[in-house]
Amino acid sequence: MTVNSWQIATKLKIWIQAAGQHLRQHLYDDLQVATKSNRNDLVTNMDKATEKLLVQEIRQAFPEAKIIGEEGFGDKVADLSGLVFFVDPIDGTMNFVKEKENFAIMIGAYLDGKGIVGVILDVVRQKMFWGGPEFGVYCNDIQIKPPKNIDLAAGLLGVSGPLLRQNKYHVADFVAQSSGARIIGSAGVEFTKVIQGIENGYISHLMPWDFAAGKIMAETLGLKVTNIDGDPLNMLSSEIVLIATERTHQQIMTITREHS
Ligand code: 2AM
Ligand code: CA
Ligand code: CA
Ligand code: CA
Repeated sequence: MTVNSWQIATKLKIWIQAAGQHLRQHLYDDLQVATKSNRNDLVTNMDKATEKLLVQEIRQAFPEAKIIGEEGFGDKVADLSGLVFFVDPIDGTMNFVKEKENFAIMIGAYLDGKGIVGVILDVVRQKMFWGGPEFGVYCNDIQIKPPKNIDLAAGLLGVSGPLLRQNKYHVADFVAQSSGARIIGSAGVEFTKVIQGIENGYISHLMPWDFAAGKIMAETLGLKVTNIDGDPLNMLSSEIVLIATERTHQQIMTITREHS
């Protein structure tokens, strides 16, 4: 299959921009909120409506593509052959419900398992992060430079609340050696912090739609994205995701090895 990454990026940006505008316009509407796996795992009518719309648009423009969507409007996908879109309609649903900021819309496009276009819209800040290996990474129209390859000790570390609270995978030890922990509550927003060099790394237990878009942009900028064992991420299962500068990644790997 031949695809035009630029064309995919252009379309994704237009659809996500419109979806983001819709979310901003309806930010203070009454929501129908339901729980999923636990009381802090939420889904709203807006998550569902946004995914439904994005999936429809992708299907219309790319009928041959497969879609993996968080809220179930996509396809049952067994392998990564061909063009695959990962859709997270609202990343940080808890923030969408409670904070009314720090949530994102994300789509990652992969061709035969290789990332070609990632888009993350930080909806309330109105910052569209987009890019891929063929054209670099941008925040709106401004190109993002690769972050400096700094040490764990020299920067902030984004972490997920549950991992830090339970000190899983020695996360508290990584944090102790860093400049401090940040818990934003949106994998997408955390990815945008790391690709801008605001945070030095981020670690969380995530699903493929949580990391698909961010991984493409992070790798394009020379950041390291693996699971907690240092292995490549499996795009069809949940993973303990570690994204960091190369040096920070190496230092975190050393800490986990010392403990095992
Ligand atoms: P979500 O809002 O799209 O579900 C903080 O909760 C971050 O972890 C968010 O990016 C959230 O994405 C993601 N996440 C992944 N699995 C989750 C789960 N089971 N419960 C809550 N958040 C989850
Ligand atoms: Ca969710
Ligand atoms: Ca998510
Ligand atoms: Ca979501």
